[in-house]
Amino acid sequence: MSVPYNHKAIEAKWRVNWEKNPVNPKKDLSGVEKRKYYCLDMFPYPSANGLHVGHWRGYVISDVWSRYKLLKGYYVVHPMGWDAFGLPAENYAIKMGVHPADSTAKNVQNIKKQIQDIAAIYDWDMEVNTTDPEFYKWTQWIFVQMFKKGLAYEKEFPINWCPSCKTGLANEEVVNGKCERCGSEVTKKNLRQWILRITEYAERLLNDLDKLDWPEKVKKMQSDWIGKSYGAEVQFPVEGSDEKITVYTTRPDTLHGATFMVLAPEHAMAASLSTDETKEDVEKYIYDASMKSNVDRLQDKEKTGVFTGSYCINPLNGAKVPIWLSDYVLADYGTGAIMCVPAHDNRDFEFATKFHLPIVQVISKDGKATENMTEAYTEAAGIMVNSGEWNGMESSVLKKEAPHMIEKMGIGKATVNYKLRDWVFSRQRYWGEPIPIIHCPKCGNVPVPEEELPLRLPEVESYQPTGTGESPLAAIDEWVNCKCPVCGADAKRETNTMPQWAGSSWYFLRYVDNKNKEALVSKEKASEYLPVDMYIGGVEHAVLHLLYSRFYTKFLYDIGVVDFEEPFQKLFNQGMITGKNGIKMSKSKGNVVSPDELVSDYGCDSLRMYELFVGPPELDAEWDDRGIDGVNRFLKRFWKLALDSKATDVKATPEMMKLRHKMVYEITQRLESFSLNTVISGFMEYTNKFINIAKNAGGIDKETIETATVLLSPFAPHIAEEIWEQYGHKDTVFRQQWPSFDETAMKDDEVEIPVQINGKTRAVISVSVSITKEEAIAAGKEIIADKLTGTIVKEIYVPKKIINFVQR
Ligand code: ANZ
Ligand code: ZN
Repeated sequence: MSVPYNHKAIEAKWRVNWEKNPVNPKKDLSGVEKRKYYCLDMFPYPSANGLHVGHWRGYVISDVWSRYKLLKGYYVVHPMGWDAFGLPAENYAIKMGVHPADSTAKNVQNIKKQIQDIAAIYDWDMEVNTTDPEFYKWTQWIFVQMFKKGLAYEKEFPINWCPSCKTGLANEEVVNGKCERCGSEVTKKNLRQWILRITEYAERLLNDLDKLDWPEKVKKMQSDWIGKSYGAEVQFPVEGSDEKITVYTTRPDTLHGATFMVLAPEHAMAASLSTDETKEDVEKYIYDASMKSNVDRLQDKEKTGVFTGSYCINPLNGAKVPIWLSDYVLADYGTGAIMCVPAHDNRDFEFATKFHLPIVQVISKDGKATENMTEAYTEAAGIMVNSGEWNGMESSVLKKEAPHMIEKMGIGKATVNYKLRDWVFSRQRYWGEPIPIIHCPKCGNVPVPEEELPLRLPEVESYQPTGTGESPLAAIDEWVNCKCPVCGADAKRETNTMPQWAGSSWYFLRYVDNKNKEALVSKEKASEYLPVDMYIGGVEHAVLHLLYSRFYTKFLYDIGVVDFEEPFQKLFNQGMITGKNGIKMSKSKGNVVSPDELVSDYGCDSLRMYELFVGPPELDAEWDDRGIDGVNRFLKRFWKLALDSKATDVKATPEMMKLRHKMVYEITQRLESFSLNTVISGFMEYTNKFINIAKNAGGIDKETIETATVLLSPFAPHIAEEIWEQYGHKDTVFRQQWPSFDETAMKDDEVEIPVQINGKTRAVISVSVSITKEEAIAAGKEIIADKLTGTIVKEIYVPKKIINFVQR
């Protein structure tokens, strides 16, 4: 009898051993440099709550993948670090009354300890922390380069404002009109802002999605967010004035049906279009709209609006078109003005119905106009009617040609529009990278000289947000007041800080050269280790972080820092681990499961296995503590099988060999397709089969057990390493090659058997000897399907002999 499986002793022993002899060397046994494989985790922000079993999931998946690549002969770049600036860290610090730097440092320490419990092969020499001045020096450096290239600019405009976090937010941080962080309703506030011109990269960000091996879902989210559309800008002269209003439309084919025009209340001409009679109403409407939050404005509720009193002329047919204001038109999309075609657009139809505006149909399914339209006809297919020279044309054809026709007529031009907005990059908060800009009364905005970077975040007495739209840094006179680096005049520092996304947009580049004082990353290191081959993390970053990182990488490519344009070749999004009934784990719900106790009760290997066994890795899964028992029992069974077999030293039988090849084949296939939960069930099934065979054979041969051990090692590294050693090996199991399989060796023997109906042979089929009854019956049924006319009353299968259906 073997000694029982003792996870505590085994795991403690190998933890120490691996510390001394890391399993992921850069060179192979013959001293040759291995090829690199960069497997990256989305780095955590060091929250005070520590890790729960949901965080573990992603890290286990990435470690399994890393160790698999290790066994495939790669040197695996597998770093970890801390996304430690930003609102969560700061809000916590304020709540607990401690300085964010202190609480952050403490949280990092705790979480690092918890992460080390996973026993992943992280290379801690590569560690980075976004709040380390030696790191944010380069975050600031990138900003300065962007400023020099005109990609960072200053502008005052109404931005998204979270009244609870007391800061401005990027569009991407507003989810359904609410602050992504705290859930408060977002309002508008006029503020001076720093903006990054990400729109300059819209086309490249869209096109290069094709190059990426990413989930289609994520690519679609990004392309929808970039939101490219083709259409036309059409100019409508204002009646009785020299001015023109330009509208953006994706449906210039419907121009004859434009019966009124609507401007966003913020449109530059909105107020000036009012007349003596309408002035008061117009001004009130503009004021009310400015006080409304985005949610109010965008929600699908009854339309509001006001007539300006002015008209413009439809440039195609000379019709007089009343100009209205309404907040369903957004100020910052297209031109902020639209031509309204109520017959073919739902929102316009609703507006026209409410305010009794004319509805003119210009597209009809059959070429005949409808008597009374009760709803908009929104399809872009049909025959043009009421459209002068365009009558009779196919609308889908016209839709494509109209922009160019309009251009020829000199009343507008073909245009492309993007939904993507420039990125609001300043935050009125303390805990972030200071924006390295000096405002000089003579020279304007001057970047902090590069040799003065990092521009350190000063100590403050109160780091609470002021709510005035200024960051707490504005209160520190010694810091704010400075000299202009160009002309020496008295100048003031920028007091806004960068958003949390600043550091995370490029941190993966720094890992591979994290101590470099001269450059963000050296050319040699960059070409040796970058880009990232596999990126693993949650799907919540589909737009924000993943879009920003792509933008940063393209910019750094353009200025020659890196020689690739896309940072992450492959992406895997793991699903969330939830509490019972799919409820998100949170402290307030009291359903958070900490890994710490499970590790101590069952061991790291069991928890790793259960994190994967809990469900398909790309889907959300409900956590159930009891499930870990199952994988723990499996490890015990495998342990016993391995050690008992070692004592017996049996020779491999054909059955054992065949099963071994099949096991390698199936585990590899499932692993390659990221079906990690079925890898674990596969281990369980094969182990059971081997245990059954061992009952008669006395044990399982050495090669089979060793093969299974190598296969198991990425999943349960400690137990695998221990068994490997018990089998007499001096070197680590992670120096082995991932096992290969022989397809011919795993084929089952086949037999030909008759398929009968009521005892009469109707066909003969070839089936595997190990086929189950269900499989045999199904195969038999299929081959004689056309001959089965009655009801089957009985199905008989005699293994290796006969399939018979009794029918009535
Ligand atoms: C006339 C028209 C007729 C339109 C029709 C649609 C259907 P996407 O695809 O999103 O680009 N639009 C333009 N600018 C707008 C703004 N600032 N706020 C709200 N709506 C705006 O859609 C472009 C269409 O949305 C444009 O085409 C315009 O309405 C509207 F049968 O113009 B359309
Ligand atoms: Zn100056």
